[in-house]
Amino acid sequence: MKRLLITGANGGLGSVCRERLRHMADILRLSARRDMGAPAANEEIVLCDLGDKAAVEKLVEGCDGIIHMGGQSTEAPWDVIRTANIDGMFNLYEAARKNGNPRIVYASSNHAIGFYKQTQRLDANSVPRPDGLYGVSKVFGEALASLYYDKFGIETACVRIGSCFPEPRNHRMLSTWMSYDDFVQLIERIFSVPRLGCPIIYGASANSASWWDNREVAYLGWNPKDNAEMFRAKIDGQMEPPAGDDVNAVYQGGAFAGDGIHES
Ligand code: 15L
Repeated sequence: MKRLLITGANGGLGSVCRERLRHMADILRLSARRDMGAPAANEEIVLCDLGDKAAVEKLVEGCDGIIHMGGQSTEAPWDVIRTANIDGMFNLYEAARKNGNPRIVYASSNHAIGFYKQTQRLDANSVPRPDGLYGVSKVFGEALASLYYDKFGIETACVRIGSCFPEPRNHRMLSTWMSYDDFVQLIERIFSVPRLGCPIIYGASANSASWWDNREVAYLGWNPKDNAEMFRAKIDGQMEPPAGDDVNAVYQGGAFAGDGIHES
């Protein structure tokens, strides 16, 4: 690729992309709302609010791939979610349509399906069961990606990211964890396959305790290598496992399922 855009480039996963995906393009265009430090040799920095349609159009111009990590990444009042994740997604896809249909990685989330119980097993055909307004916005994003694929041919990998951190932080994450190495390999595969389409992908490592089945996207050739199980003893030593009707023991989305609606 000549120019790869990373939105939300100052966030947790955006920073991982910035550090570890520079081999994928001649130029990384990095965007966020706030300062990201000085650009390195092959970087362009563009400060941009995703809610600003004209600014997003300029941002996407000249990019032949997009990793969309930007937006609101946890539960929040509706105003915040609407601007960042609803208007922001629409602005991004409109800009992509007017700028040569770049391939897109969309950071969806496990909170699009967080109200499924931990006893249930899901695949790409499982209908959404969001666990909050944030989850609803992620379902909207998946629907928008699907629309722009069917109408305009824009290919998007909708990645329902589990918990992508250096290590799992609690018992639930023994099922939802995705290592940075597996995440990086996933992005590489998404941009390598000749035909992507608009698949739903569960963003998790090869966890023994997984609830998710990625059989439908075997064609990506993504083979996650890590397994959260290696952290079980450490987590057992740090905390009691959740039990009974604790949302962390019942629902795939954990605490998000127990949250109320945040007043604007
Ligand atoms: C998410 O969608 C969040 O962005 C992240 O901060 C974690 O909370 C993650 O889900 C998770 O469910 O662990």
